[in-house]
Amino acid sequence: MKVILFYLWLLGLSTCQFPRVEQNLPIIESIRLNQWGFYPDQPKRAVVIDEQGSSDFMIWDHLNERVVFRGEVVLVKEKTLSGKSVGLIDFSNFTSSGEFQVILPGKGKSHKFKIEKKVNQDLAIASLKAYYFQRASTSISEPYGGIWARPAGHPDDQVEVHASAASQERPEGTVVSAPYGWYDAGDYNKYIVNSGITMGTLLSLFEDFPTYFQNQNLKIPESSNLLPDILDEIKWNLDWMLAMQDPLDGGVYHKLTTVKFEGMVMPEEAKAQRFLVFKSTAAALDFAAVMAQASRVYRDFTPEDALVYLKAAEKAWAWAKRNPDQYYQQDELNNTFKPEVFTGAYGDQNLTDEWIWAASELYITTHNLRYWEALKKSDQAFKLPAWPTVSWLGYYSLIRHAGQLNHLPEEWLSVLKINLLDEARELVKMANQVAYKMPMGIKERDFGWGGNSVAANQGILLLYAYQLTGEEIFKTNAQDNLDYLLGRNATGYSFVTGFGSRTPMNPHHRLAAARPDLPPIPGFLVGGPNPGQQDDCDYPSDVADESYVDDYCSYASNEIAINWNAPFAYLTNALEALNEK
Ligand code: 9MR
Ligand code: 9MR
Repeated sequence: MKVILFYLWLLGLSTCQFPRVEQNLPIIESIRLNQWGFYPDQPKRAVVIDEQGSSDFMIWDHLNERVVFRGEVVLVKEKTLSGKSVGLIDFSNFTSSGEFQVILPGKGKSHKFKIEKKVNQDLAIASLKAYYFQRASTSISEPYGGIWARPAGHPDDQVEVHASAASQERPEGTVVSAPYGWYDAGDYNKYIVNSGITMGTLLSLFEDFPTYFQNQNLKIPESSNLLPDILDEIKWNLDWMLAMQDPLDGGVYHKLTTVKFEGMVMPEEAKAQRFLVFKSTAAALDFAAVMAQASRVYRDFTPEDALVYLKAAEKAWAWAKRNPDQYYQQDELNNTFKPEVFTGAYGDQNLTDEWIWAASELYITTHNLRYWEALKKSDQAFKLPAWPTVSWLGYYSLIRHAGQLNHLPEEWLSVLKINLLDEARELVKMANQVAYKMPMGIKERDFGWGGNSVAANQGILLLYAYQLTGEEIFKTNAQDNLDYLLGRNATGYSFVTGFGSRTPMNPHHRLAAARPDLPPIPGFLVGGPNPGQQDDCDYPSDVADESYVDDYCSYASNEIAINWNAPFAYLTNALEALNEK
């Protein structure tokens, strides 16, 4: 008997040496989770779609090859937009560091993810380094660009004033130099309106977390100077923006562009003539806001530049006052002016929010009550920032600087805070009603061109709510929005190039499409699901939240853009900064 028991015991021992069933399970796409990682103390959730009944899940330690946590999949009543049933996996109580996968016994494993402190550090750096790769008028050399090094393109020192922008002193065909700046997106043009929100978001990120940025190294050519790297990178675009102002009257050209989009070639091969097109009120106001904010941000580092920025801002504001209705209407302009222009329009026909943003930033920087007068009767309703909707870029700034603004009435300020917190609470509520546990997806309309930047901007709002109240729930929900972007969504993609196991490999990005031999440059957020499908590419699904295709062709769902990366950079860097504390 004893001998038999001994052999049974031995047998038991030896089976332990064999690979466990868990090791050989396939990766299954039905488990949707953040494919990058979580902070140890962060709530950690995954979603299983097409879940039939409740079952168990396990957390598999990828390096030590063992099960480290068990729990139960909870069926939730919320369905996906396509009507799939959903199970929720919650392993928030598992807080060990390492690399893990979720296992559904007998079914399969999820993509890998990490749990560690500073888990978003590399992501945060890459989200900003992305701007370095978008630089016009420079080569990207190997020490900074690695395998994505490339020759210089778009010197932009021979740009022609377009007929739509002609003035007496600068008639059509006048040659102007306006180098530097970032390429807008997958295309190589440079648009003031879209630069506006991008710069406002990045400057605010710096203003909100200045200490954090003292130590961040983006490994760009300017990294060894005294400016924080993020400000070096922002300056590349500021210098271009300055050149977009007509020094004679203070007006700002709407865009610097070719007349048609260039082919999918590298910058050095894209040589079509570039033009300065139309002076618009939107461009002047967005420019004024950015320059005013830049002026106070750079005051501590390069005071001479700060003065230049402020003068430029005031001149643009004055021009806008004299020209309040110069709306950019591309089709109409094309009827009058030749050559016709077919590139991005960024044609906003309602500028009340642009006035608010510019007045806010000028007021904060100058304390001049003239700007408060322009503000005090303005609409304080919450509006999530987007390129045509910028009032809250200004309002966030006013809240940030309220302590230094003696004339800002307490009641007026508290309306702003109430509106901000109401909206943040609404987002928290909505997130609970959506299968993927983030606020987008109650309605199909939540998804549209660049919808991923909506998710990121919601994250920013939630972090302001967190900073104002200290309530953890807001930070948790901001992290949920990041989880969404990194894989807990209806497509199963992490929407950030290079970060995750299933990421965009064929973004609508000329720098990627022209080099299909290379992986895409990391750190770019693609536009995301868009049922509009304006590009007529082949999509795997027509359902709103699944309407995404990883194809070079798809500019409506798979393009990258500076105004989408900015809120993503805000979210990842802010979370790192907040978790450092
Ligand atoms: O590459 C362009 C992209 O940046 C724009 O967002 C998009 C919509 O304006 O247009 C893309 O250019 C396409 C053009 O509109 C139609 N012909 C094919 C071009 C490249 O795919
Ligand atoms: O982000 C813009 C989106 O809101 C518009 O619906 C779309 C069509 O006008 O244009 C998007 O902006 C593109 C710009 O026009 C050209 N560069 C690429 C931008 C991102 O696709």
